[in-house]
Amino acid sequence: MSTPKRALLTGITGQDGSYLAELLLRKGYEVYGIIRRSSSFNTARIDPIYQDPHEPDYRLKLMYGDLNDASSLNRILREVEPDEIYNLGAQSHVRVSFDVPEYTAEVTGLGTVRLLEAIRETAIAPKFYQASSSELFGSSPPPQSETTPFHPRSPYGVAKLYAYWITVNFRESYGLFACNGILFNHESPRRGETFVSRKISRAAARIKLGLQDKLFLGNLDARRDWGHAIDYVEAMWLMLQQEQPQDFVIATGESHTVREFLDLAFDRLDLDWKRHVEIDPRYFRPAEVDELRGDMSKAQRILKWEPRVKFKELVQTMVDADLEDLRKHGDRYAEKQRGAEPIPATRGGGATAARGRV
Ligand code: NDP
Ligand code: GDR
Repeated sequence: MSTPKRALLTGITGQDGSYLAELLLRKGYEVYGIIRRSSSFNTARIDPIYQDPHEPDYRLKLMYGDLNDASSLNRILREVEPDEIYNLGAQSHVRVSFDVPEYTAEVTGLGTVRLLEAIRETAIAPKFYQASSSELFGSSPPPQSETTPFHPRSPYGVAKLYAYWITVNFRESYGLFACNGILFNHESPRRGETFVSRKISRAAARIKLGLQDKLFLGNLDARRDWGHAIDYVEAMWLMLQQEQPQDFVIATGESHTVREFLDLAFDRLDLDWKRHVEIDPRYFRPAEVDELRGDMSKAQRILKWEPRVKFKELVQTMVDADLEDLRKHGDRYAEKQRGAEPIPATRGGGATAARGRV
């Protein structure tokens, strides 16, 4: 029997990490995930695939480490000797990056070069996937493709820009098989609860069950290209299975406003969002990305990749999952709800502050 391939994931406890780990386990990989020490459990998304180390077919292995800690990355790389590395770890919240820009640069930007340097210092030559983002495009008008100029609009986007280019640089300088997946927004029932999609789906379900009345949001006019995370992690894997390392845009090619997301989510539960949503300007961003709509024709042509889940189905799936979760498990998050997202002490302000009245 041949030895299974080994994949090392940063960000395995996040939305994408959990789906990617499931996909790789199904494909027969040994999966190694780097997790951060936390005072409370942070592994809920991978609980369903958690394996007891005493099981004979133990293929999901978790190791403590941190993208801010180069020595841990070096040690893990030497121990694991992975065939493929997926760098998904990040401070991934755009608005929060305005509150903690330096920290975001450390984890989301420099974390990538720490990992790449750790690869260079070991004799192994794993394939490397970098979780790049449509936030790189920022104010460049749609449709955005691999050749569209970058103009990031947040500390997060700027940190991802560094990570993008250092990945390209290691490919060109050292011949590393390194790819940037420039992924547009992708969501799921596992999406973090402070991203707008999940904030809406969760609130709609709570309102339906009488657990909440108001939902506070920011800019409703922003347009995003929203797909399903399950489709997108498959594209990550496909990129590392090609003959040549390349960068790819992964998107659905459609954009919708936050308002449209609200329409579909609340309609699903026969609710009228206009009775419940209030605008809190503190959720506006100092600089906004107005419209993202990806041109994924290169991925369609070379990877033979297609997004399967369309916008309406995505929204409905998320709302249904939140309703079911609340019905099954009750109001676990009662103490945290109200706005469902910590708000900055100062107003976001900027160009969008005047917009978005309900
Ligand atoms: P999440 O926010 O759900 O997950 C982020 C992951 O990074 C978590 O596992 C988190 O660990 C981990 N992490 C945070 N800080 C560190 C650190 N210092 N060291 C090691 N790990 C750390 O993100 P997603 O799953 O949604 O996204 C995955 C990646 O793809 C991210 O890099 C994101 O920026 C990028 N991306 C996401 C898109 C999307 O629409 N989802 C689109 C384009 C790019 P913990 O659980 O302990 O917090
Ligand atoms: P984004 O996702 O910034 O695109 O980054 P998010 O869901 O946070 O915002 C999308 C749009 O919704 C508007 N918005 C609000 N956003 C949040 N979070 N909370 C609100 O109350 C609210 N009201 C309106 C925002 O202004 C924005 O225009 C995500 C992250 O996953 C990144 O890591 C990833 O790189 C990009 O997607 C692609």
